[in-house]
Amino acid sequence: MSKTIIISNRLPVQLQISDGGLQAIPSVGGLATGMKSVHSDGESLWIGWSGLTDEEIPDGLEGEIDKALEAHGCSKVRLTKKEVNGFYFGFSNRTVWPLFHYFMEYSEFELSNWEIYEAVNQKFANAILEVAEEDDVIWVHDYQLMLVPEMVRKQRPEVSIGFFLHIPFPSYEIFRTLPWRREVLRGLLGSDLIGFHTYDYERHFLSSVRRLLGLEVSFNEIHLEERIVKVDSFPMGIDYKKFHQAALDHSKLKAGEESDLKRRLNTHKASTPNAKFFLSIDRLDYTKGIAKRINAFEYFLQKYPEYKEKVRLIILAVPSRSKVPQYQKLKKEIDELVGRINGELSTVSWTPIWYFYRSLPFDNLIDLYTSCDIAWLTPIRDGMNLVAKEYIATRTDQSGVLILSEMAGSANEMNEALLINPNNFEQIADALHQAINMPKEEQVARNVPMQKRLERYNVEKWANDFMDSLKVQKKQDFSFVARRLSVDQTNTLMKDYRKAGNRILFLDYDGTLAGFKNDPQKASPDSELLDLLDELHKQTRTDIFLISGRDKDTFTRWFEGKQYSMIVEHGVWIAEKGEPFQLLENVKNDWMAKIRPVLESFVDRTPGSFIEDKNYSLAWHYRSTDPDFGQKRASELNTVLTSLIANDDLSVLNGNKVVEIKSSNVNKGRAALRMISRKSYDFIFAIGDDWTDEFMFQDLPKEAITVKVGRMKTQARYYVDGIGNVRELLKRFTSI
Ligand code: GDG
Repeated sequence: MSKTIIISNRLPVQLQISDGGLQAIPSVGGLATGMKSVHSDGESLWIGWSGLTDEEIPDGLEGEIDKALEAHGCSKVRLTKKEVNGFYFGFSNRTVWPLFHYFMEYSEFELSNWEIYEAVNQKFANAILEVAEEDDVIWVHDYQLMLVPEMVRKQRPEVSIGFFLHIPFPSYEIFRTLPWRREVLRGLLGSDLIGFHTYDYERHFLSSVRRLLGLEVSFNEIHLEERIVKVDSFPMGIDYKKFHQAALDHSKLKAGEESDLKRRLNTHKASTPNAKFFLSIDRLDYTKGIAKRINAFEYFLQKYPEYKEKVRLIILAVPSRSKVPQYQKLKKEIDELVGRINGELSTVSWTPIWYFYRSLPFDNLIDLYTSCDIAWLTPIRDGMNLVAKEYIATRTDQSGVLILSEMAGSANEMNEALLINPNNFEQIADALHQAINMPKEEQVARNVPMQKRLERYNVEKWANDFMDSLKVQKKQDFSFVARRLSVDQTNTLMKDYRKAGNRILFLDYDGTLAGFKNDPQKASPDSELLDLLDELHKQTRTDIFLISGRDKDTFTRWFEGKQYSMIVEHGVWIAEKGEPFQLLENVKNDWMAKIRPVLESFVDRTPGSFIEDKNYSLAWHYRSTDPDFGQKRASELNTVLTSLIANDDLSVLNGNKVVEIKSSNVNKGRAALRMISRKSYDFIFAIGDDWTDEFMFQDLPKEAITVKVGRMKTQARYYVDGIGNVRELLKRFTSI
């Protein structure tokens, strides 16, 4: 039976060593609760760091730790103190975290930390590789493990891998500043499915992939040579029932059964019945904007002084990453701010800010959510922000107001909240004013639809959606439009090849026999390719035709002295068995004078593009342009050309990053048909990667073996992944 392997930096249980021995306490964060349904559902294993460094684990306790983790379906990755410092406190939290949250000035680029990050990611990947079996599904989590998908893929190409990023993915302009940006992208692209909280993060990621790796992206799919990677957004939900039910249970508690915290909150409420509680809950992190919120609170009291003694701000700041200097500085800043404001504004009966710097038990969290009239959550940048969702879930009488930052991922789904820009104090002060005075009916009207959505798209649904999408993606990968040329089919093909009397091979050049280069003139054949073609040519019963859109001068230069046949410019010219090129089709080129200036105007306005002048066609190349811009210009050019060539016998071909204009009666299909009509062939083979090859696939007789390079929609019968596989296949022909 296949299993699910979940992998994250931290495990869903925390280990603690105390006098009483070893204790495993369930973690409370969003990731841990979110994945619970996947983890407990059927067979699954969760791999992560236990939270204790090798140095912290006392001798002889190793076995006990493993046993304790095993009881929770977990298995640990061992990390030394040095590794935790470089990988977690270093690269993860001093480079990626600030950069991905747009705090560029906090981001440190330390080679040594990057090297430890790589090495630790390899450790996590190895831990997966040790246990992964063929049908297993692997789900990798978050920014600490971005290299793991590729590391696993390298060893286990067929395994199913999903990745989810819990933090924002920044815009290309930010991401490009990372010295190891390509390595990170390649690491992530080891996955079959990459998930983000919002569409914005998704499009930022796709933009970086196109710009930095030059990969083809169509809609939300990234085309690699051998696979397609799907990218999608899955806004993470919460365990709605758990929060809602806990709030209901709390509301039924009798006096005396309540927690100390709840009793204190009640006492204050009773003494000032009209006073409002504002609630702020976050990990103590600079991305959460806690200091800014406190300043905005002061501003609010200046703008609306009538609320002095009538409002109280309760801040719960949960200690986090206290070994990172920025966090230590922030802690100091907040301590001082709270001290100053309370010192300046407090009265005998009123302390404006109640500040807790600690983690509270779950029940206290519920007490805070249910006792506060207004949740004020205004991160400067936040991947999602689950606290906002939890607050709404606990409002069992649907009262309460949520003031939420536009910069939190959850703002996309919580439109009914009061959405504010965390940098706009004026707007914040007015939102607080509006919240204090919001009629109960309006509060209910805003909260009901949010509760419904949160209940429906809960965390279990989120996890299941991701897993389902991963499974579908994997299936599609294998049942592509054409069938992958399997080992068995290749063996049959070789038998047919051996048996055949006369054989003919049509081989496209760019993207099939040789890779693309930014400058097409640099894609000349390497010696391995030339040897391969020479070997094939030696077979007396085989006719090979290189069939390309290239111009004849380039091929004459590249294949000087070669004896195999070549058809160029899509079928205008032919050179047979070492003879010079001759016209195969009678075509005109007087139309070029009209079209060339149009293309030139596109070159002028599209940096990086250029015109290739062929004898009977003109091609506008845009491989080196900004990918989005180039694509936009290509569609524009198509529109312009359609009206311009309406009365000419011309057609426009949209190839791989090239728009080519040529005579309509010339194409590779027509040329290939002419070749096979001259002799009786009992083995016809055609292989190519782009649109122009589709003419061959379409026109050649049914029994022809047609093969597409790459996984795209095609008329070909089969596909192979990449140039390496094409050459391997041809090598097998030579051995017959
Ligand atoms: C990252 C992303 C994204 C908080 N204080 C206490 C406590 N919590 C629980 C909350 C909530 C979780 O911790 C915090 O989740 P957030 O989403 O608000 O924020 P991050 O920790 O920064 O999480 C974030 C998330 O990953 C999930 O993808 O939403 O954007 O930054 O569940 O309830 N729980 C207890 N005591 C506390 O004092 N028991």
